Amino acid sequence: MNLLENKVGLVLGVANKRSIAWACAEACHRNGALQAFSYQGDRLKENVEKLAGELPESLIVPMDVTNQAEVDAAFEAIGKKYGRLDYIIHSIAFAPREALEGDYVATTRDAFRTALEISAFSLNQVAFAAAPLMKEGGSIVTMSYYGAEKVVRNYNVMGVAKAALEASVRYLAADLGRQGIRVNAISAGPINTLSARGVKNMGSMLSYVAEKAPLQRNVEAAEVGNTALFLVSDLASGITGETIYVDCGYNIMGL
Ligand code: 1JT
Repeated sequence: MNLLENKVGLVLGVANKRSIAWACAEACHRNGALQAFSYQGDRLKENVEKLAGELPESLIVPMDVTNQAEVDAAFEAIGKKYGRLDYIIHSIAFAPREALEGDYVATTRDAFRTALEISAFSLNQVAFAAAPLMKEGGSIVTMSYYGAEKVVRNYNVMGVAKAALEASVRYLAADLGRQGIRVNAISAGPINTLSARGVKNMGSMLSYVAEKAPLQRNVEAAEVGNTALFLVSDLASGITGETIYVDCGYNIMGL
C-alpha cells in the first residue's frame, strides 16, 4: 500500500526494535512516508541510528522534551530538511521506577511532576512546534493505556499522566482542528517492550489480559503500528480527539 506517499513524519520514542514507536515507523515506511526520528540522550542514539539510519532520507535528531532548546532545534532541522511535516507519532513516557510500585498515595511531588511533564505536556510541546510546519494539515498520534481510566495496580502516577494525556488530546484536537490538524490517542494493551520490562509481574499481567480479552491473546506492537498508520493516513480524515483501543477487546469486558 502507499497510504503516505509524499508525506513526512516525525516519530518520537524509538528505543529498540521492539518499541511501539518502531512498529509505527515500519508501517508508515512501508506506505511510502519519509520519516524523522528523535531520541532522548546519547544512550539511545546508536540504537536509533542503526534502525532508522537505513531508511531513505531519514533524519535523526536529539530531543529531550525537558529541554525546550533541543525541541526547537529538532523542529528547525526538520523544517530545513523537508520543508513540511504531515504527522507525528508521539510514543514517549516516563515516571521514576519507584513511582510504578507501591501506593499511589505516596507519589512524590517530583515523580508527579516528571511523569506529567514527560508523558503528557510533551504532546503540547511537539504539537505547538509542529503546527507551523503542518501547512496542509496534519495528524498527531500518541500512546495511552487503560490505566488512564480504570485503576491498574502499580500503574499509579502513569495512569494519572495518561488521563491528562487523553484529555489533552481532546483540547489539542479542538484547537488545531481549524488548521486541519487531527490529534488522536491509541490505548494499547500491554506489550513487552523496554519500558514494560522491569515492571513487576509483567509476565502474569500479560497472561491475565490474554485470558480475559475477547481475542484471547495479547496485542502485538505491529497491530498498534497499523492503527497508527491508519490514523496518520487520509483514511482517518474524519477522526479527531479520539482514544482508540488496540487491546484485543480487553477494555469492553466486565465480569
Ligand atoms: C511507562 C512505563 C509507561 C511502562 C508503561 C508505560 N505505559 C505502559 N507501560 C507498561 C505497563 C506498566 C505498568 C503497568 C502496566 C503496564 C515504564 C517507564 C515509565 C513509563 O502496571 C500494571 C507499571
